[in-house]
Amino acid sequence: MQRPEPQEFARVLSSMCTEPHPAARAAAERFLATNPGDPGTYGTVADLEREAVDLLGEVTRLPDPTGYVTSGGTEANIQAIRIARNRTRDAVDRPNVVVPDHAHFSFSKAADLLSVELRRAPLDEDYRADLDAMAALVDADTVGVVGVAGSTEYGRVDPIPDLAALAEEADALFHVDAAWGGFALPFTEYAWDFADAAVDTMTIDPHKLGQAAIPAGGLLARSSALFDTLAVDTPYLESTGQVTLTGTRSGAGVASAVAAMRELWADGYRTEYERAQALAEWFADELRERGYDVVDPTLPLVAAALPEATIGTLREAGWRLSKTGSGEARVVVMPHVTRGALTSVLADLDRLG
Ligand code: 0PR
Repeated sequence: MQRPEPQEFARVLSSMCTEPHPAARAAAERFLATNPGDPGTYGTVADLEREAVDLLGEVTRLPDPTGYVTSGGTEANIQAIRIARNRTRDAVDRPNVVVPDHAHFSFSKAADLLSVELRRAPLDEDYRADLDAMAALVDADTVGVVGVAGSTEYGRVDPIPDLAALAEEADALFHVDAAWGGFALPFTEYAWDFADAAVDTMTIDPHKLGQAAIPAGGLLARSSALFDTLAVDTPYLESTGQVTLTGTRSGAGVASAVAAMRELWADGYRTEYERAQALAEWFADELRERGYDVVDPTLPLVAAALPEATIGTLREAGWRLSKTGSGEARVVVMPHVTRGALTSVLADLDRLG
């Protein structure tokens, strides 16, 4: 049977979500009515969630990881900041967390919810975290330091090992937000080891480059003790405690994450990364040849300084195109973004721009 498609991806250029892998879509449907928040009752999906975390551990090279499938990167980032705050609760009255300025707005939500001061450090000229600027904001009340591996606007990767050292010196939790970049990093020069880089917690979202159905984010931690700081008692469930932020959760997200990773880790993700990166570089060159300034794509994301009127014209032509805070057009080369689509964008630019 031909299903109606609620989302047509052909002209979606700026989304960090994509069409789920067919296996992920099928698994999501099968597990729609299951709740991993109640593992005593829904044992099968609870087993799948453990498999999801193990697979995420393979992707990030973290042996024996602890974690769970969140509703998305926002929840994972909120929970990481909550861990940073709770583990120092008795020692620090006015906690702060130091992040590079390009940290996703979910950290602003986390700070607001948790009464933590968020200190945003300016970036270097290459749109990455500036170590000195970060260090200048760290003080005795710093409970967390954040690095971004795949920034939302430019796809940049912060100097993770250096930031880890900074966090360690400050006795602060080191969290890496690889919500989007996580499934590309293993195939790049940024393929550091989660364990070796002294990362404490990490966000990596199957529902972005992992090609799982929404909602499937991921939060991993180096040790289960970190999660203990989040536990609340659950007296009337068969299980006795819960560390997740939400109660009832999506079994569909969990099952689809496992299905996608079983299908695609590692060769499928590598092939897709190589295709998308080559396409991003080609598109960046084409734009440069037309005289536009382009932010070099270090991951498959192209930001180009198109005039505002041109972006408006492309949108009117049906392209779903968003802008960075500085006004550049932002193309995220997700699996649904083809060379054919980007060729048509260029043709429209030549004709209309
Ligand atoms: N961390 C990073 C680095 C992100 O880029 C995002 C989302 C998050 C955390 C938060 O993840 P959730 O949205 O799963 O909670 N980045 C995209 C953005 O803000 C989210 C997005 C996805 C927006 C698809 C639009 C869209 O169609 O641009």
